[in-house]
Amino acid sequence: MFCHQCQEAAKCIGCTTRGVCGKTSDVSNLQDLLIYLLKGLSMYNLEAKKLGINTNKVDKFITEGLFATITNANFDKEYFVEKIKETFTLRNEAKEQIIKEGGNVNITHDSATYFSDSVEELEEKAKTVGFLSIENEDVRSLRSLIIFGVKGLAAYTDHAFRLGYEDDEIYKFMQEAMVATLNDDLTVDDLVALTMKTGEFGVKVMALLDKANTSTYGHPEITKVNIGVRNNPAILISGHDLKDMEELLKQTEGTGIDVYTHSEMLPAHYYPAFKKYSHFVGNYGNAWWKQDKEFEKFNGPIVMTTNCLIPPKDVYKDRVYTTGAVGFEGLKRIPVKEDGTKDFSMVIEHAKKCAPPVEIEKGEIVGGFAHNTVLSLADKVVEAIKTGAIKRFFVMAGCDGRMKSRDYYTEFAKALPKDTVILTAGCAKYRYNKLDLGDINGIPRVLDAGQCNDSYSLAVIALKLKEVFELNDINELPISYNIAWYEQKAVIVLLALLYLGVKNIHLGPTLPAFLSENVAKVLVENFGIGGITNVEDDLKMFLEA
Ligand code: FS2
Ligand code: SF4
Repeated sequence: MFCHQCQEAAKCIGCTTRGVCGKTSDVSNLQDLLIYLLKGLSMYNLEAKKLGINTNKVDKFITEGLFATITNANFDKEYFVEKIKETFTLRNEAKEQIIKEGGNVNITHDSATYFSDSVEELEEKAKTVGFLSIENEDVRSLRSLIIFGVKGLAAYTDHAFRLGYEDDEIYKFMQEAMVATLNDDLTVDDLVALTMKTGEFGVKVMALLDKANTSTYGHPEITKVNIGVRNNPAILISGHDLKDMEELLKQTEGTGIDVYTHSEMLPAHYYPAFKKYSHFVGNYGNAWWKQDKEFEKFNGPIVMTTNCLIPPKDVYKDRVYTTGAVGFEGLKRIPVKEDGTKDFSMVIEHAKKCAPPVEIEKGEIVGGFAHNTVLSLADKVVEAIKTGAIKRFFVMAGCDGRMKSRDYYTEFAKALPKDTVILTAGCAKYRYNKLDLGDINGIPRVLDAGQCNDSYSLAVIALKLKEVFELNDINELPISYNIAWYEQKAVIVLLALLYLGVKNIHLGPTLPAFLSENVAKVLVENFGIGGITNVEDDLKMFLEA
């Protein structure tokens, strides 16, 4: 195996025997093979699109396949073998339809023609199609950047289509970009341009998901979320899928079972549509990497709707349920009903037999500062900037992770001057959202917009401020970017910010392993991208900027 897609890639190069995340070598290889074959399927699907054939089923299939390969989503070998087999079936179906419409099925690339029904053969093939098969280091680096960005795009596209929001242009771009990573005629400049285009689609998909979420569940509101527990049996729901959240809340109503959010599901509390459920109690625990300890204490069943899952410990393994793109051998899956809704009755029955959660914290955290709320406070914010009460904003969005070096973000938040405000989104917030950082004229010093995709809100807020202050360039605003990354959704968020023209983003705790020296140089020279050093020096650098 060779996997270098996340921040925890072994030795900052790549995992080669077993993932730091727990992914086994056979699963990693099969993920590579699935991606490879999805590129071949995309070639047929793009041809089908040209002929006006309805490709929605394949569009969603490709999206789900990409999503399942992101970090900490799916560790189940069987899942990937099945997806690969389904890819062959869909390829044949697409071919037949194209022939019927008189289109071109003369696609000769190996990714579009390879077939085997032997799992052993698939596993052998899988070893040959990973990133190390690309010899040129810079080409490998740029293709990695594009594929990982596309994986992030796929995750957000999936969430949006679960709520009935789709954009054919996004599906088409994802597939075109995947196919382009097989094209040896593309120059480094072409690949840099495609990377930027990936960022453009990052903005589009986050806007689409924002519309899906806010049209379905209302605009996030300022909300105090309880982090303690009640004395009832309960279900914990993790991941990012708000549709699953809704269905679980509906089905648990009146059952005597409480529901708590975990990690990236915390922002569900900010949506008006979920506030009516009196059994929707609070948020339990912290960012994903602490789940091995916190799930044990929770006592009740846990539903993983998306990443981040870490290989479960035996002591709570029988309480973890998976759905959507998530998978792990031996964990139970939530059944999907004929109408497409999910049946959580198994989880509810399980919860009834469990003890209430053990309290691990007490108190409240505040969030819900997505674009609508912040813009409704615009006068107050603008006034605070004009009077100098707020000197600078720090965008500290992104992901959390288990590396000790991430303590930097807690220390950085603590060390920030009192006239600065943190804008956050994603699970990075758990590094400082329980600190008492106070407020500035009633504006909390940590403004949580929501999940990682709600980084879109932070961009909307920045663009609005640029307009209010009549600036020509988003970089003239008193906003610094000190972003923590972990997995591929952070890659698409980063590319989206670059596309919007944001410069001097600092990325940590380490720069991506998949950036070659030359590609890193392009990012430094054109966008001022930088890493992090230590709190003191970085703070000085940001404040003097
Ligand atoms: Fe955090 Fe994990 Fe949101 Fe990332 S919960 S690192 O998936 O997408 O962020
Ligand atoms: Fe390693 Fe990250 Fe890949 Fe897991 S996802 S195998 S930790 S690089």
